[in-house]
Amino acid sequence: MQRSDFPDSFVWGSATASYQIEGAVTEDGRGPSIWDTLTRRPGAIADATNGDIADDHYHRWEEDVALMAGLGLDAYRFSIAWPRIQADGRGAANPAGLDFYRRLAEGLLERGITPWATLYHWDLPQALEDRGGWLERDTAFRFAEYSATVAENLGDVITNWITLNEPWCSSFLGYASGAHAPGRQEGSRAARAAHHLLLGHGLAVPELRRAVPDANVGITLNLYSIRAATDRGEDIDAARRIDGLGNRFFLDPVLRGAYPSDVLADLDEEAWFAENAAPADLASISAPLDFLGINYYSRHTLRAGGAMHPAADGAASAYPGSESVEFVDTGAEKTFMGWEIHPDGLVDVLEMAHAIAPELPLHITENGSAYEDVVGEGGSVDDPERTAYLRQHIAACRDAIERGLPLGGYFVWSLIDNFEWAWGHSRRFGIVHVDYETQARTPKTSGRWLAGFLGGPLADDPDATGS
Ligand code: PNW
Repeated sequence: MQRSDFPDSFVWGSATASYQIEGAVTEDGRGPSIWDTLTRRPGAIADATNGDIADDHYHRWEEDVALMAGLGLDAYRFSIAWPRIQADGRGAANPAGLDFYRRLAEGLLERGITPWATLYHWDLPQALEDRGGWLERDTAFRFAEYSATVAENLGDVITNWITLNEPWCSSFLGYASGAHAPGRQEGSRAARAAHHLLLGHGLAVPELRRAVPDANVGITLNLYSIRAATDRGEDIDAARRIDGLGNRFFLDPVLRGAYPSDVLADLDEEAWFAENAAPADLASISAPLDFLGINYYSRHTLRAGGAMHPAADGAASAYPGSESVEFVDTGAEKTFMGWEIHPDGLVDVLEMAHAIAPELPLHITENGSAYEDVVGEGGSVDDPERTAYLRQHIAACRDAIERGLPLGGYFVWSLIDNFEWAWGHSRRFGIVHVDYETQARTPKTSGRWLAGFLGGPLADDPDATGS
């Protein structure tokens, strides 16, 4: 497999997110986000760390842009921290916050790297959570206002826009399981948060189009390849439930303009949605997009009965109404996250979206893996498992294109090791190692492999950073 197996127009990128890499959480007028709050709650983060410093990318972004040039990447997907733009989630924009992202975008463009900005990768201003967060309809309107402000100010240097990253995580990990910020356990009411997130997306799209005439606009969903453990009726129903809440509850409103009625029934939320998710909301949510971003990591195999997911003390299910569904360990190889490795599933999720919207371009906006890296001399990491994971999933991208699927790009998660949410710094996804004592960046074997695949200078010269 080589790069020339892909169309010339195929976009090769890496992805990160603001809270996971930036640090500098109190600098230049940034307000607190729900992740600043959750990381202070005892027991919330596996290793009790937080994003106060993270990769110090706020101060080291030039080095990180140089790294990307060294890897031979065409594009960089990063997220804009809402609390840097509006410290309390409303009102006038903070010029220092806008300036940071302008410098970053311009620095990328100077290196020939195209910026792809995500407007919401989970760092809600805490002030908005204090007013009810995503359970409040008003938050959708605040998000649209924030999006308009960013687009008006940065639309000359950023044309590729992703409204939301993984609204399933924001709603069901944030408001049902409580594993993610704001760490609330509201059961099925989390579905209302999902509706308000999607409404925010729908309201933001026309603002982006108005402010940026040549805008390329999409949303990113995390989709799973799903199957039943057996062909018994109850196992097939278990698979229907997880596919329903994890995949269709987001794909259907965005691409078809309707929530799946079976999922509303599983959630026992039919009455609220009948009352509050008006046809006008669904018309906004399903406004035509230029692409769909898909984050693909793994497959789920389901059966009826058994323990809830995740089965830990004090945990609540991320799949309210389907607590008895069991996630089956198939014995297949897993990453350090415990996520099954299943490259063909990447084709499954592309097909899932393509079946609904045959004309819509698709991008893999995240794919990657965590392994227990062993750090050698000078911060070197030999990670054949991560290299194999990337190679296999990139091969699946090639298969998808050969099958005629409209796949236009692949963004590896992640450029650098970073703050992995509830896992803190105990899980590393980077193709570049970060020493959190010194902040030294060292490309791993996987990074060097990708540079070789893409023809980036780092492949041959470990010190090359494209300068
Ligand atoms: C995604 N889950 O998160 C995010 O977009 C990234 O910020 C993150 O670092 C990456 O994948 C790796 O985890 C997820 O529990 C976090 O199902 C958790 C889940 C899914 C996606």
